[in-house]
Amino acid sequence: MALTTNKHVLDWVQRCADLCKPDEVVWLTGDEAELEALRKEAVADGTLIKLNEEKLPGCYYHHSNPNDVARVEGRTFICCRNEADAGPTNNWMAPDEMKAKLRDIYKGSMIGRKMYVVPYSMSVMGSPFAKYGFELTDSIYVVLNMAIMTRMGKEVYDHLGDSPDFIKGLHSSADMDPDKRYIAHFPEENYIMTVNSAYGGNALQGKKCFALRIASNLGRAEGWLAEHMLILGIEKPNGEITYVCAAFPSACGKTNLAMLIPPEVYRKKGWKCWTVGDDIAWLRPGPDGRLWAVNPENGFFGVAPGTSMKSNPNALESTKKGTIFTNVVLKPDGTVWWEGMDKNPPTDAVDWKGNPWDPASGVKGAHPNSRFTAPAKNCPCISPKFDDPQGVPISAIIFGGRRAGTVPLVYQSKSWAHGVFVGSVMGSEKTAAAEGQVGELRRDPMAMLPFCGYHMADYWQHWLDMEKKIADPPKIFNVNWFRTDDKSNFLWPGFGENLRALEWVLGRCDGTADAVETPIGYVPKAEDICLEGLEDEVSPETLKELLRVDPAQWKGEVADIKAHYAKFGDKLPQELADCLAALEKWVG
Ligand code: GTP
Ligand code: SPV
Ligand code: MN
Repeated sequence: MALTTNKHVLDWVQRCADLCKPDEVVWLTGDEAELEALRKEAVADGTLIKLNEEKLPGCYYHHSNPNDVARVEGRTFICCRNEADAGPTNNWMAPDEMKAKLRDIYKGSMIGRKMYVVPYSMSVMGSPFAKYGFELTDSIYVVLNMAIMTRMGKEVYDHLGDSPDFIKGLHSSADMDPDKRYIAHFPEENYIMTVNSAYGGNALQGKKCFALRIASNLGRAEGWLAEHMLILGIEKPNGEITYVCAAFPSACGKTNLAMLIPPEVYRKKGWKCWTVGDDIAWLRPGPDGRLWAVNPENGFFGVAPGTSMKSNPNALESTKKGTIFTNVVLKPDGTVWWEGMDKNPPTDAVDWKGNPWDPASGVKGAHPNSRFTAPAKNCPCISPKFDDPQGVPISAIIFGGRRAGTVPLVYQSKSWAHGVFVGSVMGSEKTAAAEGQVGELRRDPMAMLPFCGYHMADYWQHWLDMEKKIADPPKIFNVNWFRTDDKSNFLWPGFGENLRALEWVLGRCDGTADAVETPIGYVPKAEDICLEGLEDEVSPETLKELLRVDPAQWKGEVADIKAHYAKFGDKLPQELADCLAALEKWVG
């Protein structure tokens, strides 16, 4: 039975049902008993495998269709009326053309299935940041993941009332034909249509589709920012907590930094870290002139491989109950494993495709992009501010990527506009796990290349314009945990040790840390980064190398940035062109 009298919702759900022809429309409430019945149904039809209730209570396993294990950027579209508004970095199709194509695919796709109506909120319901959406889907897997990742529940109807102000989302698994897979966004209609995929970033529409691609458009219109950023609270020994946001490209360390455990010497002094978010931040100017952030999500959709008691115990702990594991290794005792969890790969286990797996075969058991969907509340270091409707005030914004050379461990931009420049040129080198040439540099502005829902140069202009709305703006930094020596070994131990660079960031924010001014920005001197307790791993010489700004390397960088900027033609904001010109003058 419909849970609302909102005629905008009712009419639209009816139109989608007429098109997809489900046997039944199920209006979900988000109540636990209902979700439990859905879990049972998914286990009965083989969609989910129930894991060991003693060791992993409330946890489930899912094998994806092997053709559906990651986002599909080539099939992701921004469908605005004018092609120019989508910009050179997005795929575009005219709204009518895309809808006609999709109509054929959706038509009758739910015959013999149910269509679930998922009501959800991004951010705390009723808060100033909250935005409401509905995802209509034929996939119980999607429903159960949305129940973890968003604030799902019938209360959405109360908050929405009769308003038409909600994000529409239609999703069908259809027949999982990858040639008919579409991840389509209609920003002018607040509409998301996805089909033939059940993978996270494609099908859990609250995440990248809504909270980034649609929300970046809303933020531009309403004067705020929707960003691919973690939010971390850092507590100093005096009890003061400073909040920072950081944007790193996919699989470049956001979840890890968001759940950082301070090195022992810091812990002993009383340093603590608090997770507010690990992937997405919505940022608004507050009445006090600062920039305030919330994490609009309610769970973590984290990369499993590499997550261990050593690298990220807080993430691992978050997956111990109420979690859905997708495409990891399934052990005979109903628990899970993945590469990098420990050095004891299981025998008699099943790989991500569901086949018996021999760890000696040299083939990976877990898919490199296998994931866990875990409730944020499980995280041992979840911030007490996680559910604060006002969010947290941000002191620093940190950009970063994987760079074997050129980019120092940490540096500070010279101004807000220069910080926007630093974000606009950030890039990352491909790892062996991704397709393409290893080491190939991909510019990924603000880590938003696949997620900005409009013209990237207009997005940079929006960033520049935001400065006028924030009296006391965060300072902007760049980090690089991935600099290597000539044998490709990481020079910096990373993970918890990254707090040492963050301590310098905090010191720059409160005026207590020193730096040298260089043409790329303010860089710490070696003595400005604390190495106490790390002397065996990082020598003063190594630290100097990590902080070195080499004009010869930057000359190549400038040439590459020029090629990157050329794609944006005369849309490129003048302030950014000026920053590049200044760098060019320096490298000669
Ligand atoms: P998405 O969920 O795709 O947006 O990824 P993410 O940015 O949250 O990345 P995540 O934290 O899951 O890290 C991805 C990979 O980077 C893992 O294999 C980590 O082990 C590795 N990594 C994270 N932090 C560091 C670090 O400080 N140093 C090094 N060397 N590797 C790191
Ligand atoms: C990313 O790719 O940045 C992710 C995973 O966080 S997904 O939700 O699939 O986009
Ligand atoms: Mn992400």
